[in-house]
Amino acid sequence: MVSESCNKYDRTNDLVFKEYKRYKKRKPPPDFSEVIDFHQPEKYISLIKESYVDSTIPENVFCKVGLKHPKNWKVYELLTCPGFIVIQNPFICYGAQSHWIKQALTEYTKKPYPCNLDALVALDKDKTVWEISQEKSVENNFINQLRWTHMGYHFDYNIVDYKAKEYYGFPKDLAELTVTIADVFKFQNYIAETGIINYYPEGSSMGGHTDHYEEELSQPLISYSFGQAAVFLIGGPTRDIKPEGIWVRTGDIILMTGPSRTAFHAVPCIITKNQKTIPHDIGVSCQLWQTSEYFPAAERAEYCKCIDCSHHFWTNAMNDSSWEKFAEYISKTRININIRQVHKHVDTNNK
Ligand SMILES: O=C(O)CCC(=O)C(=O)O
Repeated sequence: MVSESCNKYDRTNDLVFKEYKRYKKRKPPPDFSEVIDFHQPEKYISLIKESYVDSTIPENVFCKVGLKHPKNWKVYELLTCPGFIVIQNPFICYGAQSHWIKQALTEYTKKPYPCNLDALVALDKDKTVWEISQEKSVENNFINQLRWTHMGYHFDYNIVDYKAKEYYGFPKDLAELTVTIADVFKFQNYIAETGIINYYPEGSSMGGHTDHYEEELSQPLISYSFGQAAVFLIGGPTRDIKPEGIWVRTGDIILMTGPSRTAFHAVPCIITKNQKTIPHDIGVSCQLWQTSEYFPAAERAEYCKCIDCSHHFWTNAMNDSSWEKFAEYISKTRININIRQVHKHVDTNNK
């Protein structure tokens, strides 16, 4: 993400900035009534369209990465921004999401992956940021200072580009999850080459920007939301197009494909369980994370029915005693993991 400094531009026609400011405001809180809620699709028929995806890919390919089969997904496209696709939480159960939340705070924060904390302290290269934070005193706010980590190709904010020589490897499990989703939408030969994890504590936000620095823009940007809900603004190719606000809840997956791949977007606010001014069930979904005891066993785990499925690790993610601390963190934070293919590759299958 790269956003411009506020003073450099005349903002008169900058509707991305205007909407960002509108939803970021806390006192008085914004009116959320225009924010599209995919849980109530009937209210937004002029703005969204339900798409039906199915797949001949067998069930066990999906449950292996924690997803339901696409025949059970709810998928929407935004009519105001062609190619912008939202999959409404397709994860098998909260246990599956917990697994990815833990990965985002542990494995994906380990060296060699760079993170914003590198500028503040020399991190122990054999430990995850989560481990380091647990060793520090309770008063220490260490984990809440974590804002981003990068996997794969490192995007350098100073030169505003990828550094070709700085490739840190990409986690195999996250690549498998992402390629599985790309396959459903027929984006063949997708290579997960870079991943940015954004950690949003209460009160944080991300300004309007486009993501256009990848050489390969015909492959989608695939983006996962976990934990607290957020308003996500999605506009068009220029700042003078008014963006629509959509609610993104835990488990939701966004695909930015086609023209939407380079559309302006922003995250003006994170809505946590503490905020009283939120509509309908947004807050309820936040509270789910507060404690693992909240979940009836049936919601923590759901096994798929496929033959030879042995992917029971989804239950473990919430049942082990370490989950309590993660639950506390995620009850106040949103985690976004977004994945892109950076380079064009010759399609050897078509030769
Ligand atoms: O948090 C999000 O959903 C969006 C993140 C984003 O736009 C970025 O990392 O460039």
